[in-house]
Amino acid sequence: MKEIPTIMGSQEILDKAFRRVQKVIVTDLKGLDRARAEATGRLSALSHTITAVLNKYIRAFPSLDQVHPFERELIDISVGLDELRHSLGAIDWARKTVESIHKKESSRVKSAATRQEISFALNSAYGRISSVLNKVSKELDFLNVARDRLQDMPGIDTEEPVVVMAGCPNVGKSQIVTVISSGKPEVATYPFTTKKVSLGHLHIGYQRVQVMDTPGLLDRAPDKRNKIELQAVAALEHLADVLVYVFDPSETCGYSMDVQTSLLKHIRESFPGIPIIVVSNKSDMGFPGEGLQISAKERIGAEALIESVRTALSL
Ligand SMILES: Nc1nc2c(ncn2[C@@H]2O[C@H](COP(=O)(O)OP(=O)(O)O)[C@@H](O)[C@H]2O)c(=O)[nH]1
Ligand SMILES: [Mg+2]
Repeated sequence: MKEIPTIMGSQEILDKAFRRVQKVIVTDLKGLDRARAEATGRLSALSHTITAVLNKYIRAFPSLDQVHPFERELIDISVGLDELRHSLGAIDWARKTVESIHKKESSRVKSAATRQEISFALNSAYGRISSVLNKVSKELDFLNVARDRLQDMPGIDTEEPVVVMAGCPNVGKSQIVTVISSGKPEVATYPFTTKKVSLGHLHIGYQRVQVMDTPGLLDRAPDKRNKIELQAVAALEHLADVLVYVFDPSETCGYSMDVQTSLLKHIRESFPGIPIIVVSNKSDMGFPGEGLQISAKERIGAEALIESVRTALSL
C-alpha cells in the first residue's frame, strides 16, 4: 500500500514544535514591539509545525471513500474502518482547533498594551494547544499501529484483471500459478490468513493479468470459515474477475471427489456472476476429470488454461 510516514505521538509532536518555538528570536526591534513580534513569531512556529505534521498524516492515509472495495475490506480486516475514520477525524479536529487558537491568541498579542498581556496570551496558547494535542494522543497512537499494518499489506493493482485460484488443499493451485506466470510469483502476507498468499503475473497480449492463490480461504466449505475469512471472501468478490477451480481426480491431495465437487458448489454460490474455469490437475496420473485436463507438474495444458482465461476476460 502507499507509503505512510511514522506517526509521532502527541508529546513528540509538541517537543518538535516547541524546539522550533525556541528558535524564534527577534533582535531588530525594541521594547514592546520586540516582545510582540517575538510572541507572534512563536505562535506561528508552534501552530504551523503542528498543523503541517497533522496535515501530512491525514493526507498520507488512503482516502477511504476512494479506495477500491477490495482494499477497503482489507483495511477493515486489518485495522478497522470505523476506528480509522474516527481517528483521522479527531486529527482533523485537532488541526483545525490549533489553527483557531493560533488565530485568536495572535490577535490578542497584536492588540496587547503590556508585556504581561503578551505573555499571558502566549502562555494561554501554549497551554491550550498542548491540551488539544494530548486529547488526540490515543488516536495518534492508533494511527501509528494502523500505519504499520497497512504498510505490510501487499499492494494489489486494482486496474489489472485478477484471476483467483480455488480448490481443496494440495490439488496443485500453487504449482499452477507458477506454471502459468511469467517470472516467479511474489509471496505476500495478507491480514486474512496466516499463510502466504502467492501472486503471479501473466501477460495476455498487452494486458498484464494477476493470478492470486489464497491458501486457507477458497479451499474449504464456508461453514469452516471464521468471521475474518468470510469477510476476506467478500473482499475477493470485489476483486476476482475470473476464478479457476482446480480438481485433483487422483485424490492424492487427500480429498475425495465428493468433497471437491461440493466445494465447487459452495464457491459458485459465494461468487455469483463471476466466471469459473474448471480444471482437473495431475492428469499425468491418469485419472480423467471435469473440465480442462492439465498437469502442472508436466506443464501440460498451461496454454489451454491461459486461452480460457483470455476468453473469460474477453481479452
Ligand atoms: N503428479 C502431480 N503432482 C502435482 C501436480 N501439481 C501439483 N502436484 C503436487 O501436489 C502437491 C500440492 O501442490 P500445491 O501446488 O502445493 O497445491 P495447493 O495446496 O493446491 O497449492 C505438491 O506435492 C505438488 O508437487 C501435477 O500436475 N501432477
Ligand atoms: Mg498452495
